[in-house]
Amino acid sequence: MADTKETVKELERIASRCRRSVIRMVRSSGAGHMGGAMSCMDIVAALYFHAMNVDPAYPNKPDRDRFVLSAGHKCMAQYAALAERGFFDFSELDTYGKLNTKLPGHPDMHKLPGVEANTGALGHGLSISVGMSLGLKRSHPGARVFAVMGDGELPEGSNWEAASAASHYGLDNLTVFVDDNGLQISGRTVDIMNMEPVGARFAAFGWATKDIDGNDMSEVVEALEKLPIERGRPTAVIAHTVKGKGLSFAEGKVSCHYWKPKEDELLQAERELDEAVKRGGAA
Ligand SMILES: Cc1ncc(C[n+]2csc(CCOP(=O)(O)OP(=O)(O)O)c2C)c(N)n1
Ligand SMILES: [Mg+2]
Repeated sequence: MADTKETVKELERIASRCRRSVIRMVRSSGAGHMGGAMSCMDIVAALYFHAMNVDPAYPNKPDRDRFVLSAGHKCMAQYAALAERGFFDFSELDTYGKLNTKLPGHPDMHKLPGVEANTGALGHGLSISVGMSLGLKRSHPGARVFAVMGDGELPEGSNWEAASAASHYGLDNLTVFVDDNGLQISGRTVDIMNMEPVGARFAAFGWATKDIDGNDMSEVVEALEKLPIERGRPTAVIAHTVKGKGLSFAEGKVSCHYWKPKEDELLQAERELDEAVKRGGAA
């Protein structure tokens, strides 16, 4: 097995290639939810390439781990990772958001193998994940569920019913990453509906929690390797991230939530990520 330093480097390379694939999708469709896809990209890449038991040749194998993208608008991150992992040909990326595509603007489990749930209406992914975790505990002990949520969807009340159920049933096969980029659709999350301190809220609902820098691959890997944090409890990893991560002109800006770039911006994005891929490091 490769040592941790090598593993981290390789995952950084994969995440950079995935970020480049996100821009490929934006070029083909003309627009997309770029900011949130970029902020969670390191987590999603590490899940698909370092943590999850999934097999592109047998996407429905019953004992597989499940990935639920609760914040479905970040789907370009999942599509990029699925392509990289071999679930479909890279050429499909050029159909993103087009009529009859397998890659619509929010993920569709009936269209794309590897997608486990239809998401996009925020605040439902955690409930779905809790149901999956409970079922898997009984049918396939050992199978795990990983959910990625946005910080902007935390105010949805359904999350907190699901959070209660997860600890009540001792779902230590469930891990949630909150992609805490501090922004949602129209501004700062703390201004629109303040859910801080996020970790303490999950802890109050009986979860084991950990805060990490979600754009630092070594911290993401370390968190993944220590799961569950506590036997008998679900885990919430509060991943502090940067919206638009990897693009100098987009990082931390609310305007990159749904990005409809002009040609010169697109060219700059392609240039910056091509350089990151060529360097063979993090974006
Ligand atoms: C129930 C629901 N309400 C509103 C929306 C519209 N919407 C799409 S993305 C978004 C902001 C989400 O913010 P966050 O989860 O933090 O995602 P990110 O910052 O990563 O883009 C909103 C309000 C939605 N998709 N679903
Ligand atoms: Mg956010």
